[in-house]
Amino acid sequence: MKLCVVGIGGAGGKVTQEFLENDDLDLKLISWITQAEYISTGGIKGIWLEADKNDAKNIQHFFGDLTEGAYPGFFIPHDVVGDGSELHVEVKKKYGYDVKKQGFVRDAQYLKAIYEIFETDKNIQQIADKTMNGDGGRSSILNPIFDGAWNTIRPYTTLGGGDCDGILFIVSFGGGTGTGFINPIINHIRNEGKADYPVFVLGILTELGDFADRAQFAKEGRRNLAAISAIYDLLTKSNGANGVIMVDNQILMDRFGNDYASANKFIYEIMRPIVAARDFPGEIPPSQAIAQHFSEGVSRPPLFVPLYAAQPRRKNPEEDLVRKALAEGKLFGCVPVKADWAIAFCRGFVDSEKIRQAISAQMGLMKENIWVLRKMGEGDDEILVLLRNPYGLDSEAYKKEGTLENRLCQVITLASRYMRQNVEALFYEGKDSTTAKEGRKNEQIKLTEEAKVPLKEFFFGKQMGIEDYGIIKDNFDNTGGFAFELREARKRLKAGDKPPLFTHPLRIFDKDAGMEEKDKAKAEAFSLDEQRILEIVDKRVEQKLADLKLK
Ligand SMILES: Nc1nc2c(ncn2[C@@H]2O[C@H](COP(=O)(O)OP(=O)(O)OP(=O)(O)O)[C@@H](O)[C@H]2O)c(=O)[nH]1
Ligand SMILES: [Mg+2]
Repeated sequence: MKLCVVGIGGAGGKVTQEFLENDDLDLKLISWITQAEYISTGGIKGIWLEADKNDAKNIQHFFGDLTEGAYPGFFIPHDVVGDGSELHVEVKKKYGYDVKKQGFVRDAQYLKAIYEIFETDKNIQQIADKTMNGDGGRSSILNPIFDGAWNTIRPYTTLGGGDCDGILFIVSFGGGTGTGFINPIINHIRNEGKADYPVFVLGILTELGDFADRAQFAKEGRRNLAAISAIYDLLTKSNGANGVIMVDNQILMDRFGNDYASANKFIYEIMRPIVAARDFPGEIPPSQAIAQHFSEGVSRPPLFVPLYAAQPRRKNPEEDLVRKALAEGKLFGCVPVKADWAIAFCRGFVDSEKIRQAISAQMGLMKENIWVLRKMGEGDDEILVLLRNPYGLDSEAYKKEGTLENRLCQVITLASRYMRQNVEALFYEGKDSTTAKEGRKNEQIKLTEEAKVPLKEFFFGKQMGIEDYGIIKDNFDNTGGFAFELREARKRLKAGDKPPLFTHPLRIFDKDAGMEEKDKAKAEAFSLDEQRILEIVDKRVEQKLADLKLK
């Protein structure tokens, strides 16, 4: 398993940096002078996708500009669309979305909408095609922002001649860039026909309280809405990620006294048993095998809770190691025995069977549902257990602190309250619609009806009138849409229902919606390739000739 780590947004980039530190030479200068190859632990390759150009260019100095050939590099996806280009202007005119403003908006729907516009609006696709292919490059770019991002990742993967056989996306669930980008980019990879390429997500759920408000310029309710929106889309996409590993920032903040830097180092540490080099002889699973095991028997991407422990090497470490992981290693609240499957990544000198035995005895899981993988290690013995979907089957669980049900109910409650109290802000209107860090592009987003109506239907269902925000407030989760689905999910959590938590994938822009029949035919014709068009023309000519002969 050799992963390409793709960090998205602020936290994603910081954590990715930990994975990509040069293992070989401590000094950047020496590396540069000797032109040493850049080597990260486990031969990991990686990239940072970011929306805030100023942060990327001027604030941090680890990643260089990928477009200038730097490695490790950052990439600003919306840079591929020229400022004031026809595409930029047309999307804004028709929908009100500024495709170059992404990431400053701090919600997950902004980029979801833009992705779906490119996916569904044939006219915008034609413009994208024209503007992006002016140089006679690729024959069809329908989704330039996501195409651009994928093109920078692809060369590191086995799909593009690189040697990474899987991708690990790292995002925080709480901002706008990570939460907005994660689902579209995975959709994009899958839509390109890469159905089996292993894709994993490590998501850091935003902490409670107001500590992050300052760093993030977004309040708790808004952060939780962004978080649950991204999680919702990840978990409802049947052919999406192979697994979503969730870490609770609240646990990390409690542990590290609100210090993000220590938390980020720790996140990398816990992942080392997965990504480090030196597999045990005979235990070298490709990412594909892990991906298959991850999602075996479930129809939607599963959620994984990590438990981690490390201890100095000792004789017969297995039982203690597992005990420690269970007692103090949970990185998201849960009741382990509820998991339907577990995979343990170990590092050091441990015995697989004894680990299995210990997990089974201590966590209460059946031995046949536990898979153990080992790596050689120096120093401590380590274990990372990933528990699959550890929730459900207990209608009291949501009341107890430290359960997954309880934590997700909290997130949903905060998100729902935010939606009810800030309906205008969901449409980028009203008092909470802008954030302090708007910088240069401070102009308001003003959605057109073309964008506002589908967005309203996405949030509140088709019956809801848009004219009066007051009506929505009174009735906001009764009439379908995302608000309603969240309410239903919370009901299921409270009832102790088995996974899946979310059931209906939701779109903002329906495919083909609002198109006249004749436009549909036109769009269809446009999307046919040249060969097919020639065939049709030939056929028509033949038919004409045949008709003439008959006369
Ligand atoms: N563990 C950890 N969490 C962070 C860090 N920075 C921010 N967070 C958390 O992640 C949430 C989202 O922040 P960012 O990752 O900066 O957001 P983003 O994806 O860049 O999105 P924007 O809103 O567009 O900036 C915050 O609310 C915090 O909860 C970090 O360095 N480490
Ligand atoms: Mg950011």
